Amino acid sequence: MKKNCKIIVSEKKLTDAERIKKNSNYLRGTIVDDLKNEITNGFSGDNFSLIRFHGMYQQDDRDLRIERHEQKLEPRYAMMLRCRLPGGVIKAKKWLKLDYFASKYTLYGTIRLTNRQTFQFHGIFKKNLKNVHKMLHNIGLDSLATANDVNRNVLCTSNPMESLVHQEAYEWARKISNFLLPHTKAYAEIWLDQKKIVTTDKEPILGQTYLPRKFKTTVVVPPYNDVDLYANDMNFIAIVQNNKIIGFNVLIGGGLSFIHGNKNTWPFLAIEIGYISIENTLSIAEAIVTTQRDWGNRTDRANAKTRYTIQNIGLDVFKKEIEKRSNVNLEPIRNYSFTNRGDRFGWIKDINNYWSLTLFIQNGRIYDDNNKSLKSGLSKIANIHDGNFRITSNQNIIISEVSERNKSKIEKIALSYGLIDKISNVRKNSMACVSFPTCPLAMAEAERMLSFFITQLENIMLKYGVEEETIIVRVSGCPNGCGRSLLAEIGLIGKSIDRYNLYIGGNRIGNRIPKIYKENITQKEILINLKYLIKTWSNKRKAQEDFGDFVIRKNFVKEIVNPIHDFWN
Ligand code: SRM
Ligand code: SF4
Repeated sequence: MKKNCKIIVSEKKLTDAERIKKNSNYLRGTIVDDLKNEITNGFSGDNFSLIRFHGMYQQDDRDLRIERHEQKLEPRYAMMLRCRLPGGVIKAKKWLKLDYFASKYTLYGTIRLTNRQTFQFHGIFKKNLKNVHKMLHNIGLDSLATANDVNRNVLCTSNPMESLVHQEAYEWARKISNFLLPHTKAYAEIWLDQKKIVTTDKEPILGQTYLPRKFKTTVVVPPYNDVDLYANDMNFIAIVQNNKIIGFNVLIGGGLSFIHGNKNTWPFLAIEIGYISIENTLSIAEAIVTTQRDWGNRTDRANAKTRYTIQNIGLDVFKKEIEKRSNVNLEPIRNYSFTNRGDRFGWIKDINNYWSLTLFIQNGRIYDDNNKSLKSGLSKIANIHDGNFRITSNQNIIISEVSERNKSKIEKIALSYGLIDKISNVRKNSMACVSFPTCPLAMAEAERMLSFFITQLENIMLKYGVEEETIIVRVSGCPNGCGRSLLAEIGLIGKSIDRYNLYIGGNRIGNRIPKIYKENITQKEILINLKYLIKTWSNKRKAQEDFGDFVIRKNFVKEIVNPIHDFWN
């Protein structure tokens, strides 16, 4: 334990992000002035960062950068907006409004499901921003706190109302999300034109300078770890008795990003800190968030997430502080186990005898083109469906609460619009982050390369007789790791154009970080390596042995036990 850590940290210079938050007048900045400025499509100075707290990122189309630069034009600035949707549930009728907005007001005309159970619009011009916020507000939604240094969209086991426990877990995801929201009225004033009614804002939980870094939360019902809880800062695993949640096992400090070449950064799996009974959930959440708020490193953003705070302060000290702040004793962890992370495709009947249909959406991208009309298909379904759409953390969608009467009609639409197709298990379990052309941090392709990459992998698997098997394959365009590659059996992380690090050896339930196998290689080279590995796996694996377990047993890579040490060595 490093006792002096807090003191050392506070002697260093605060990051510019801290100054921006402090001077922002509770996230207002001068955003209103920028909205009036018609000369540029972008936001200036601090506002570039402040709009993120309101759920928007300023981006430009990277495919057009050079061309526009040569023409001496401003980059084609447009915003990406990310909605807040705890647990990923939205009424089908509300979906129609999103569909309309995407078609009419966005550059790309698509809706992008994210792996945190919500959706993004890419390519909204500044002049249309108020429209999108008003549209969301009218259907009871917002984009508050979906980006920057706050508690992000809260994840919850996706389910088609499988049990009352799942419903309860979803209610907790909503409660926690609302409880940890910023209190500032800046969002309502700026985007919804609501009059300023208070003169002094207060942020009782987040504080005037909000959190040191982004913060992520999940509520999970075992045995499904579809939310990938180990990648999150704060996790509540439901403990059930007599079909009711009686409490939660709490795990903290997960996160997957690192910086190429910087050994002071590493991915880390959330660790157990104890069991709490259900009435203590919000006090514990508040204690964890405020401890991270006060002790997190505000002088170095690469060392600011909860996992680094725990490492800097020591887990025991962190735990004691949580107990002190919440006045709750953390009890020993109760038994739980996970079996699975994937979505369950097809029809399932729920507790109320309604049906749910889980549909595979490659990369979560909902679009229409010459081959498929996923967007039109979903809006056609939304037109006749009275229930919900549920977005999964695997970027897929569940049409839930379908009546017996509508079941065959919905299936017919899904089939005719390409929403139901014959899809291999490896494809169903694949995922990529957005990357090019909208992500400013992208180093290599991810979403745009995944489909063809998987086709080639399918061919390899077919050749070696394992085409029915599952391997979890994930791609991220840079080491921020948004595609959760560092929880995959095969994970690619972009280094530069068509160059990736290849990681292997994660497991099915998502509690093992894969290890680097080859560094900085092309897609072609990756496939050559995978061909050899899959051939060997097919020939030499034990019965039912998963790819990730096999490559570790056969010493292709060493198992990562302590990521702080093993990830780099
Ligand atoms: Fe992410 C930044 C997209 C899930 C770690 N992420 C970004 C930005 C906003 C780029 C930026 O800062 O300008 C990307 C926008 C691309 C675009 O054009 O849309 C972006 N992240 C995504 C999404 C859309 C990927 C997807 O294909 O689904 C996911 C949105 C989730 C949501 O709805 O909130 C997304 N990002 C993740 C995850 C996975 C997760 O949360 O389960 C991670 C790894 C887990 C973690 O947090 O450790 C992740 N994103 C990052 C990071 C690294 C953070 C860090 O701890 O260092 C960044 C960069 C940053 O924050 O500085 C980042
Ligand atoms: Fe962008 Fe990197 Fe995240 Fe992919 S992993 S969306 S390239 S920040």
